[in-house]
Amino acid sequence: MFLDTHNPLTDDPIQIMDQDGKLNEALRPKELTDEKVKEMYEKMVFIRLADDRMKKMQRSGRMGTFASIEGQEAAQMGSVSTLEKTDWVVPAFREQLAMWMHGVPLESIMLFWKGNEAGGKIPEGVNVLPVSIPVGSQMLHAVGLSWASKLQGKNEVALTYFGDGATSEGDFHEGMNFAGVFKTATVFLCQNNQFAISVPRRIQTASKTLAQKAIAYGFPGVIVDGNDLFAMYAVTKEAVERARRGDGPTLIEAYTYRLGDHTSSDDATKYREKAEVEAWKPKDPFRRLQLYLATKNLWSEQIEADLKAKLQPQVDEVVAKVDATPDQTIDELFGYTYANLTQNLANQKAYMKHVTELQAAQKGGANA
Ligand SMILES: Cc1ncc(C[n+]2csc(CCOP(=O)(O)OP(=O)(O)O)c2C)c(N)n1
Repeated sequence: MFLDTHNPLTDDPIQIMDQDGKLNEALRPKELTDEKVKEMYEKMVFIRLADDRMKKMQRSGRMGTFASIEGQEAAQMGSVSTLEKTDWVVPAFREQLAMWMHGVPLESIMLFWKGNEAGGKIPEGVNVLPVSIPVGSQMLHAVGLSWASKLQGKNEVALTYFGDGATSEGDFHEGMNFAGVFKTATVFLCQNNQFAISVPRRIQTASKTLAQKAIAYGFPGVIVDGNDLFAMYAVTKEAVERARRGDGPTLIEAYTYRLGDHTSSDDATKYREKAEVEAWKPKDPFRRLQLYLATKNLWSEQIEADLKAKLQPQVDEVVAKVDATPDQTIDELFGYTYANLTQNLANQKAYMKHVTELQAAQKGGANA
């Protein structure tokens, strides 16, 4: 429906629920009942609480660095909720909600950002690839996964996430071209949060929109209001169904905004106006859902307070486990990279062990 009719060059982003929480009932996906929406909202709150906590952990020296999801929760919740368990989530580095929803424990996500390689180990049977720090490289893996699935006669869809900046990487174009030619079951989900660190979207590409890039590769490209849970769900569902039918890939541009800094190592006040951030705050995906749910008596300040009081201890419990996890050993540090270490990594490991032993001996000598 949306994929056939949307023109990514001229149309406004697809929207089902407006900024004030008003819903276009005619376009509402029937499975998104009020109860289901409430449940999705609660999970978004859980991840927002975890996100806030991780920022604090980083500031207090208990986490290396951290990329916040703030503002992009609906884009991820709406899209990932359309998948079957056997489908694949192929993330970049800001997809904690999508990863968690598809089965990665919050504890693993926290350990990863703490620098503990065990955090990158995905549990058996969970179809999520590890965080991809090299910008855009994960899209190739997503196309490969969905092509392999097609060759094996399975119906697994790969949903891959990336940012606006990643569309300037060669990997994006190679992945899109291959997916178009081989009609792979890939959904390319670009979270256009308007920035690639300090580079604004307007100078990222001379294209009018990011979604239009799909036209060149011969498949649909659509722009969706990324802060609208309903629209994100409806459009991704259509793209996933199309992929599963064997009709090929889709590019979805989720039009959203990165409310926070790029990572905990960034200070966005250096390159963007406060007024711009303020203008996006009312479009926050939480506020909209609250306005909508309030009309159904499913949200109020009190309900929110009770919900947070229930969820915060669950976050705290995970944090306590993460804090109590011993630092990784050198063997563990290198153990999660390759089944057989490359020569370069083997040299690094030997060197690190040698230096650590020397330091321990020196310390021992000084204490003697
Ligand atoms: C290949 C590569 N080049 C550069 C970087 C440094 N870098 C990390 S994140 C980032 C910006 C990514 O922007 P975008 O794709 O829009 O994603 P967002 O951070 O907005 O979610 C850059 C340039 C990197 N990690 N990998």
